[in-house]
Amino acid sequence: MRIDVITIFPEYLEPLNVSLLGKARARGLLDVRLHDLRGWTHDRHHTVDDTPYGGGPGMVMKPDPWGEALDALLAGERPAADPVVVVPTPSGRPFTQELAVELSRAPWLVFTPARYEGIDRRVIEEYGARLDVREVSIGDYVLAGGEAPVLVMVEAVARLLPGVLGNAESHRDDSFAPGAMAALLEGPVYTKPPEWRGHGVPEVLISGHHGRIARWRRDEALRRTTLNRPDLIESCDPEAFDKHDRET
Ligand code: 6GU
Repeated sequence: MRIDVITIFPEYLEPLNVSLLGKARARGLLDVRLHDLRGWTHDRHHTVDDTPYGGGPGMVMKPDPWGEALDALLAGERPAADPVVVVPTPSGRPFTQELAVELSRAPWLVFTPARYEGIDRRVIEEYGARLDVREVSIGDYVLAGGEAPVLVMVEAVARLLPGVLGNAESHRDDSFAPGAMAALLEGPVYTKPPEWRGHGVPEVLISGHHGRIARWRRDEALRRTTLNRPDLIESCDPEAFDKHDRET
């Protein structure tokens, strides 16, 4: 997968070079390219923002540098298919596991994290008419810019790419993974030693009884979801639990 990020803070995206993502890049599964938006300005001060029409606080990112940057990516060395353009904004649609799965199937993603009060609307109009442009929010709080959301979204997408996780099964039971356990949070996990500071491991996990273990995990997932995300219980299908039990 090819990922381009256009930002005034390329150094903010450096964490993409480490850990899981760094390895995926090193192995050629992920091709991440960072671009400094100021490279597409032409004035002495490399201006990327200006005051908002209609007045009000804050600054708005000028359309010109974004237009030149996007045009340069679209005209340069690139995948055959057009990109999905992801515009991080607190006013966007929620970023969900479902959207992460959808984005993980695209061969090319372009992220346009903004600072200040956001990007001049005409940029979204212009490229939205020709490309798949998604305005996306990572949650109900306001950050100073879209760079941290890009780190979040790229990590969520990249770990779904074939070969990125060590074990292809690793994300089958993810909290929010589509399927039988959809909309349930994952339950607790344990590893060696069998006793730590007087705390033991639930007996069932050592029993070797796969059916009982699956049922226990399901019950724990339900317990945790009820406690932390009662809203998710509303949207779950009771039939799915029995199906899950039969198949595990
Ligand atoms: Cl995508 N951007 C900003 N600035 N704040 C956010 C957000 C995005 N998602 C939640 N809060």
